[in-house]
This record gives sequence, C-alpha cells and structure tokens, in this order.
Amino acid sequence: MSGCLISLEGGEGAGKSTVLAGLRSHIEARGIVLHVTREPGGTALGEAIRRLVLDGAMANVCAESELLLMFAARAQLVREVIEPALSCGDWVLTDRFTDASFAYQGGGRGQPIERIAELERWAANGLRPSLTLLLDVPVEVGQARAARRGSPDRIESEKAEFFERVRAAYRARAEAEPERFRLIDSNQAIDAVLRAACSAVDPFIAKQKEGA
Ligand code: Z5A
Repeated sequence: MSGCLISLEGGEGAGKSTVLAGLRSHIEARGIVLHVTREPGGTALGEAIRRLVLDGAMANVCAESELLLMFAARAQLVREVIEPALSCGDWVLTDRFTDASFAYQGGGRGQPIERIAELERWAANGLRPSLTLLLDVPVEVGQARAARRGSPDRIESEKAEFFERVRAAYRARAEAEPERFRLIDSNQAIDAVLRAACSAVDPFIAKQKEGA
C-alpha cells in the first residue's frame, strides 16, 4: 500500500484532538489527500460500538468484551476506510489505533499481550502505522484538563492507578519501537506540542514529495 498511516496516541487530556486539528491543516496545506478518523469509531458500526463501550450506564463490562469490541470497531475501520485509502496513495490520520488496545486493555486491564497481538494480526490485518505520535503527559495533568470538559465516560471514570498503568504501557511500546514512535512531551504549551508533531511528520511529507 502506497499511502501513509499516522496515529495519535496518549492518555486522556493529552491533547490528541487539539493537535489533530492543527496537524490536519499542516498536512493538507502541503497538497496531501488526508482522511481523518478516530477509534473506536470512524464507521457507522464503529461509532455505534463507541457509544456502547463508553456508556457510563453500561456497568460490569468485562475486560474480554471491551477488548473484542475495540477490535470489532477496528476490523471495520481497517477494511472500510484505512486500507482503501492507503491503496489509493492517500494518507490517514487516526486519533488512536491498536497501540491504544495494548495500553488500555493490556496495560490498564491486564489482558494478555499475546492475545492482543493475535487480534492485531487477524482483525487489523497486521496493519501498523508508519508513524505514531505519543503525546505524553503526567496522569494528574491530563485528568485535570479532561475534568474541565464535564462528566466522564465509563473508561474516564477509572482510578488514577489505571491511567498510570496505561501511561507506562504506552511508554514501554514507544521505547520498544523507537523507529515508529515519536514521544512528545505534552506537558507544555499546545503550540509547542503541535510544532513537535509537525516536525515529526515533515520527513514523511518530504518523502512523499520526492516520490511524486
Ligand atoms: N480506548 C481503549 O480503551 N482501547 C482502544 O483500543 C481504543 C480506545 C482505540 C476514547 O478515546 C476512549 O477509548 C479512551 C481510550 C479508549 N478512554 N479514555 N480515557 P478518545 O481518544 O476518544 O477519548 P479520550 O482519551 O478521553 O480523549 P481526550 O480526553 O479527549 O484526550 P485528548 O484528545 O488527548 O485531549 P484534548 O480534547 O485535545 O484536550 C483536552 C483538554 O485539554 C481541552 O480542553 C484542551 O484545550 C486542553 N489541552 C490540550 N492540550 C493542552 C496543553 N498542551 N496545555 C493546556 N491545555 C491543553
């Protein structure tokens, strides 16, 4: 596939949605056809799963169901949106991808990593982003930012220890795959975070232009 898949990851309140908007303008201004999506979501089925899985009234969702629902949404997104776009040479920018399952369901909920890796191979067709921007922020800072937004959803209602495990799992993945990940300190002014994100993407834009 000739296109480029870029994912944005991070704990809650890390600034993904804010950076995504700026990054979108940065990439599109350089003449690249970009599809922007999010997980869970991005398709009719995925958005329905998102409503279910984040619903605070949905008590006692077991970790296995949560993991499978994330991958059900992802399987649909990969086949309906991401792979067709990449096949045409377009770019896809996604607010979260499979690393989120390793971090939240693996690190946070303790689901076995081999099981998630098997789902990645099967449900996500083994697809991995060319670049993953991990916006890293201390849990208490991210939670304080997110709290200003209003009532938390089912996953946001977890305790701080859960989010510490999620953060540790994300950082461990970034350390294990330095060629794919760019760790960005998100505990700084949003303009600086966006600049770092754009700088990480620029070599991919340059490569695309060379090939054009
Ligand atoms: N989830 C999962 O468990 N497993 C999976 O496989 C997948 C997802 C794919 C929904 O994701 C939930 O699904 C998520 C993980 C789980 N649950 N949690 N928690 P989501 O990405 O849609 O939702 P989110 O993580 O809750 O996103 P968020 O809290 O909206 O984070 P954000 O997009 O990174 O933050 P933001 O909206 O850009 O910023 C939040 C606020 O902070 C906002 O008021 C900004 O103006 C402010 N902000 C942002 N950056 C800064 C800086 N640098 N300084 C000051 N203020 C800032």
